[in-house]
Amino acid sequence: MNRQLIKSLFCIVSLCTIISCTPSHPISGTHQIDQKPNVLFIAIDDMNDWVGFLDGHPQAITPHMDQLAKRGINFTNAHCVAPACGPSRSALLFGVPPHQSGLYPFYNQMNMEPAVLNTYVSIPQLFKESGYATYGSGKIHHGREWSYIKDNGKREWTENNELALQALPDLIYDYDAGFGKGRKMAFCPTTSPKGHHPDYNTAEYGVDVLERNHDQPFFLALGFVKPHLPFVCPQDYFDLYPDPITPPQIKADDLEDCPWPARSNAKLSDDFKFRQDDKWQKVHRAYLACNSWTDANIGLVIDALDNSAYKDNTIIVLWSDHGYHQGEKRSFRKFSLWEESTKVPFIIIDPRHKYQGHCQEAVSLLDIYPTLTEMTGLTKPSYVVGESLVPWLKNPSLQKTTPALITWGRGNHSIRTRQWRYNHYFDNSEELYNHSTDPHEWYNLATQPEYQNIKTDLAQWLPTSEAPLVIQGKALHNVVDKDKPDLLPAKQRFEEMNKKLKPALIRED
Ligand SMILES: [Ca+2]
Ligand SMILES: [Ca+2]
Repeated sequence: MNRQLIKSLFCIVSLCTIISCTPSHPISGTHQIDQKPNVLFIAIDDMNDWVGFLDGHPQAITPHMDQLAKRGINFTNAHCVAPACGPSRSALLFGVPPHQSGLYPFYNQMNMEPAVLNTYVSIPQLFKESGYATYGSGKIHHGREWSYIKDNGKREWTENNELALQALPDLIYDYDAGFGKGRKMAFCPTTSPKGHHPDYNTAEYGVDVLERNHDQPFFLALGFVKPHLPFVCPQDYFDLYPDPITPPQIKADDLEDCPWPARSNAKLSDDFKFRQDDKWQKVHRAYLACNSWTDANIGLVIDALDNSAYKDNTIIVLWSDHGYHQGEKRSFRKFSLWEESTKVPFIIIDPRHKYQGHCQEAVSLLDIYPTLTEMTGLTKPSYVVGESLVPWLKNPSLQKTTPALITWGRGNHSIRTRQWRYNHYFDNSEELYNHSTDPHEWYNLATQPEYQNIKTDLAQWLPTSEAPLVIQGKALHNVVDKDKPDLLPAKQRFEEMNKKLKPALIRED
């Protein structure tokens, strides 16, 4: 079956779903139209550019998000603030980057000092304090302890669906079908009914909120947890992807011109595991299936919005917390300052103005906070940084002079412009990539004399000061940086795995 046919079938199946799900009760909330715009805030966990609207994988099937991208501004060069769930979401939701907050790695909010947490007003908290009803389901912040949400989370949420999600039964799938210990590294279909999947439940919750009568503006945050590991979802979405899956383009000796802090972020052991019996195929297929599953769940919510009275007065912001390596640079997952980790899906739709197009300028998810406050007329807290993207909503071709800054651990920063990526690590080692000629970031130009001026220009955007690492509440600190500067274990692991990998690499050449 060719790709176009598969896509057509998928759309027909989806359309049937739409028809059967169309609410039979009358459209409500008509009296709300003149109020401030509502916000539908869609957070996705670990989705890279393997989606139709970013063309990162030729077989990706994501019709609902592709439609959304056409309906608004598709930011095709958008980057997370940090390539990991915890620090990415802290920065985005609080509106402050790691080098100013000290929130470089992962935190458990319950264990953080109130003095630190109370410094910030999260996006949902600001909306709640500004007269919005705020609804949340799924992963918005990293860490979703109900005891925290129902207590401290009251300042953010009028209503939160977390308890219902936690009551869902465990998903059923072949726990032994994966790799390594535990259920996390599984890449196979589930046999559970759809209703047992947290993301389906989150979508249903979103539909329910959109079908209600609202007499005050609402902020509806839906956090989808797929395609995060384990890569499991209903069989239908695996069936969309026939063999073979096209592998990503990989340069066998790609890491050899990368400095050691960069190499310390590679995941050679995963690469080694997945090279046995061509398991990468299975991983890629399961990831694509999970992207399509997430797309279908988002589709349910968008259909409900389109069938509601709120369609023309609801801003939609869709983002993923970071990208994902699928074997490029011998890496799996995120946790690096390379393109695969930092580039994210990011769409903004404002039906009041019908902005449309795609923007190729480098933007940051840090820009969401000031963009949303400008779009809704709320006052942003004075500490909030980032740049409102409203000018690029109005004119996506507008040239941007500021880059996206991505930080992974104290002292490790990446500057991304439309053309360049410049990485500067805690030990002053560097990478420079020219996206005009090298979209895969294969050729590190940092040591070549003719690029010194480019490097100097880009280095001006590096932070001039760095807040100390916040210690209390720290949950996971998995990066070699100024606070954990020992590269030796990473070097040893790398050399050991490289020896094991050599036969496979030679075959690839
Ligand atoms: Ca994530
Ligand atoms: Ca390289």
